[in-house]
Amino acid sequence: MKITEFQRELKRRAIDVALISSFQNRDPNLRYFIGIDLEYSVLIVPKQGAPTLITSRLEQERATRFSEIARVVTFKKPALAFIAGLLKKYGRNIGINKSVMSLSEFKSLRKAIGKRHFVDIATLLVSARKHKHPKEVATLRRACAAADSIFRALIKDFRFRTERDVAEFLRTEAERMGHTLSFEPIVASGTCSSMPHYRGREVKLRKGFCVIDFGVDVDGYKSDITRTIYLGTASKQEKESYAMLQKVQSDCIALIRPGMKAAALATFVNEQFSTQGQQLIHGLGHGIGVEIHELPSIVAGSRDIITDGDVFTIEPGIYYPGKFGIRIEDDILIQGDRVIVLTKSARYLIEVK
Ligand SMILES: [Mn+2]
Repeated sequence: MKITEFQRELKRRAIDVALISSFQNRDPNLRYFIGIDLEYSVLIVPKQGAPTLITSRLEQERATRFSEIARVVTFKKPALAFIAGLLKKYGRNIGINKSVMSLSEFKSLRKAIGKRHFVDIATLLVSARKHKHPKEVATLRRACAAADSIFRALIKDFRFRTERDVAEFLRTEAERMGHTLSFEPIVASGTCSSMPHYRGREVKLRKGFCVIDFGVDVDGYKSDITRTIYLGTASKQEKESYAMLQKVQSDCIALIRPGMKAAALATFVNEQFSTQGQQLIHGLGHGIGVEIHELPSIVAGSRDIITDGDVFTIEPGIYYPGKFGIRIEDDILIQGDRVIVLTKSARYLIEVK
């Protein structure tokens, strides 16, 4: 169980108790540990014994019935003094997530709790989430399947006027399925496809490559896929560029082995690109889960090792500023010795006439 593993890590680091707080800022780790989305709530995880979920009266029934935490209590005011009171019982070393907790919350907590030692558990939390448990894998599979089905619907009858129309279609389809998008989708047509983080605008779709980068959030778990289609008829040279990128992406996926360094994949792609006078201008990939960027980090210089239970993207792209860009992104699962591509949308160049 996720909590038990986390408690083992707390013990190893001599942290008496951890506070996972969505009291002010929303911490994705709360979602991770309790299994549902709750605002204005905190989870107290002692290094041993049962965790306590503190929530508002408004959310108490939902938290009791649907969260994975057995002990649910409601806030007594003032809330931070109440949290401090519970934390105090466990000891002096208190783990908090400094990447998420606001400075004002931290100051109020410190004032309420008096002299204690605060340890940053941001890295510990991110590392704990790298390995996906079977239930998480099942949800990520659904998130990837949902993205595939939306992409299929998108290209089946591609009659959109503007970039924003495409983005709207993605969003509407996700909502129709009872989900949301993982992030603001990227729809970049024509010369704008050369900007990796371009956002679709209220402008007419231009002829040429069109990069479509989106993902679906299913029960808090996020897929991430990119396909580049062509509006019009691609020239021979454009087709060659696409074929080159597609080959690099599939060769890279074929190289993946559990136990290898994530950085080796980035090195491979960079080597392939350099023979084409290209270079990788963004990360090659990243883990996905309750956040859109998790471990492993697949970049040159990453110290992460690809291991069982990892779910991550491989997304090489080539960009010719002012001309065009092409990116292909898939989500990969490591299960034991197996490397499974979770996103299955067509990878050949789709031309929309
Ligand atoms: Mn991505």
